[in-house]
Amino acid sequence: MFSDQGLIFLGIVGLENRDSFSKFQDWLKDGKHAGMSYLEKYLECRQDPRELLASAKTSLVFAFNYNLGDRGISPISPRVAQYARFKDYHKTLRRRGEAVLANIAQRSPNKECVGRVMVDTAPLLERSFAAKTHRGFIGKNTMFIHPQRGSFLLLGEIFLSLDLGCDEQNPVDPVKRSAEVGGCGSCTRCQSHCPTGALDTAYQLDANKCLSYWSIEHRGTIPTKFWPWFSKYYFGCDICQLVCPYNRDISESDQKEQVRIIDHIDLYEVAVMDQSFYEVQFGGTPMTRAKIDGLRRNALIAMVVTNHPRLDCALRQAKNSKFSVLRDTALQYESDWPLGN
Ligand code: B12
Ligand code: SF4
Ligand code: SF4
Repeated sequence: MFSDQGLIFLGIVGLENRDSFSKFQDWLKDGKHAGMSYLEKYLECRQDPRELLASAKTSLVFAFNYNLGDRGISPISPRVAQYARFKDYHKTLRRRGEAVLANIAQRSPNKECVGRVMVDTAPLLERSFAAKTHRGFIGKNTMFIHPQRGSFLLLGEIFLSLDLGCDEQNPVDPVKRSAEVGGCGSCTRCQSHCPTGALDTAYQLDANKCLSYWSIEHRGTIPTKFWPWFSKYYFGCDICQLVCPYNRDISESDQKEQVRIIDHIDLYEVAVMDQSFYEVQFGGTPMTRAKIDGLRRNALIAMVVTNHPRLDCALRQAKNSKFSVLRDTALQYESDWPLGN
């Protein structure tokens, strides 16, 4: 059922979530969610996922392999994170999950099964659900890692009103490391390669320092101390995954027809784009999360740090833009760049 939809079935889990929820609360209390205040909402659902479907008894957990085979952490010119080169997974994977759910409902006794599919579309601690299947583990980079398939996996869940019991799997010991079940052991590669120290505390990400946060979620200007890293990625960041030994020698996604070809687009075109360019090139991709002004801001910063030949022209347009974030980013360039001046 799952493989027909190009999905990987991870397992069946119960809905209890207490331990993870208390980790999540501590993370919020420490302010590690930066400006993502939406994470403070619907806490009751994150605590008791039955709030998302009152009749739910179990959850199926699935994954989608989006590995495009990027190598190394120093791309020649700024790129976008691999997941963002696919069509927006919130919609595409949810539709696939719904096809699986329809199939299950059809086969259920008296066709009475009720369900709900979630792919980053509900207030749910999705990595906890994946870890509960014990088909993988949560690494020091906070990613859910499947020991044989790596971490370039998007996650989804199907809540069901059927009680299917739970898969019996041995839990992974995060302190030990084994090729079969995983675990980080004494490895610290993601922590030492994260350029900004966002993973200084193992198993916890500080979004205030994470490039993925700044380039995707943050509205407004980006502090210049983070700008140098826009020479590698101008949307999202894959560094802490690319250095992980579990992502060596993993198979590439077999769904490359879902990939939007955006690599040829020059940074200048992104930095000065109008609404119709934005819709044609980026519509239907996860990059719309940053909105047009966020993407233009990111591309402008990437032009600055790579000394793009058309930088002066892009800065002139930013100064006259209707978007305040572009005007302010141009001002940051004039007053704070290069760093240390
Ligand atoms: C907010 C968010 C972000 C934020 C914060 C990320 C973070 N690490 O918290 C930012 C913008 C930085 C971000 C970045 C990315 N994200 Co994001 N993000 C989310 C989102 C919406 C919520 C995550 C959250 O609640 N974080 C708060 C922390 C405290 O929770 P947590 O990371 O889930 O950790 C919990 C578990 O790890 C658990 N736990 C810890 N140890 C153990 C051990 C056991 C045994 C158990 C059971 C549980 C457990 O406790 C923690 C607290 O509950 C989820 C979708 C979702 N609804 O879950 C996607 C999600 C985590 N993101 C995803 C992706 C792909 C990314 C990026 C790779 C995108 C990119 N290339 O730029 C990066 C990766 C950066 C990184 N190293 O995490 C995927 C991750 C898939 C995977 N294989 O893990 C998710 C699950 C979306 C999806 N449906 O696939 N993201
Ligand atoms: S996504 Fe990039 S900045 Fe964020 S923790 Fe990973 S390596 Fe660090
Ligand atoms: S790089 Fe090493 S420490 Fe980080 S998640 Fe992978 S195995 Fe764990």
